[in-house]
Amino acid sequence: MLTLHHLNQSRSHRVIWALEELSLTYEIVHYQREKTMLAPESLKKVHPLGKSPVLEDNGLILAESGAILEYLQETYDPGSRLKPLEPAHKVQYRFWLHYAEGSLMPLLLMKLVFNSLGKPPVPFGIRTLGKALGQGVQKAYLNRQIEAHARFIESHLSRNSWFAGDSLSMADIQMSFPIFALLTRGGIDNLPHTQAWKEKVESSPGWRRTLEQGGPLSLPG
Ligand SMILES: N[C@@H](CCC(=O)N[C@@H](CS)C(=O)NCC(=O)O)C(=O)O
Repeated sequence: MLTLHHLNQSRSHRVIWALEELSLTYEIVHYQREKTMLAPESLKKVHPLGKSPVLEDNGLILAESGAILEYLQETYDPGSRLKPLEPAHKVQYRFWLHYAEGSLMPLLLMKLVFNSLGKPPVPFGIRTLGKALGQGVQKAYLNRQIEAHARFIESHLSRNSWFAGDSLSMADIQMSFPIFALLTRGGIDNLPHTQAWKEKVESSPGWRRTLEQGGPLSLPG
């Protein structure tokens, strides 16, 4: 039996999407973020890191969305519908699967943190300083990094309809969370192909079912 430990508004949407695309039977245990946006302590009883997603499958307990997607593909996708077979596409597949969490998400998480330094829970008395610090780091370092990544992705999507190969793959599913975050909080204009990819995803039946099962995904700016 497949059980997904799902935190609202999270990377766990990726796993629901993969489960839906593979037409698997699964159950979801829902967790709600606390006021701090952190996961509740109860998630640590499932996996010591206390993060979501976590997938259980007949005694196996697996964290890390990318590892979960690869596991699902290798175990439950015998026809390789969600992994391209052509060698050049396979290289792309592996690249985007790693890139999403290895390179892009850390920058977008930093953006979120540095954007928040002028707001609660930062103590009132140092919010002005916090805001100035946050803006300084963004101007001096972060914005240029994010811009370079956004242009890199835009260039790839201007030449390819999907991240790896000619149809939806786990690489697209893994890239969905950072693309949504990039378009919400990246502050980069003129990304028509990235926007078009997002709209194509949002109008797909698999993504619609994902939102029905997992709730909305509206990432903070
Ligand atoms: N690299 C991990 C990141 C897991 C992660 O940070 N998940 C977030 C949700 S998007 C979480 O559980 N946050 C709550 C917390 O840190 O307490 C993955 O891809 O699964």
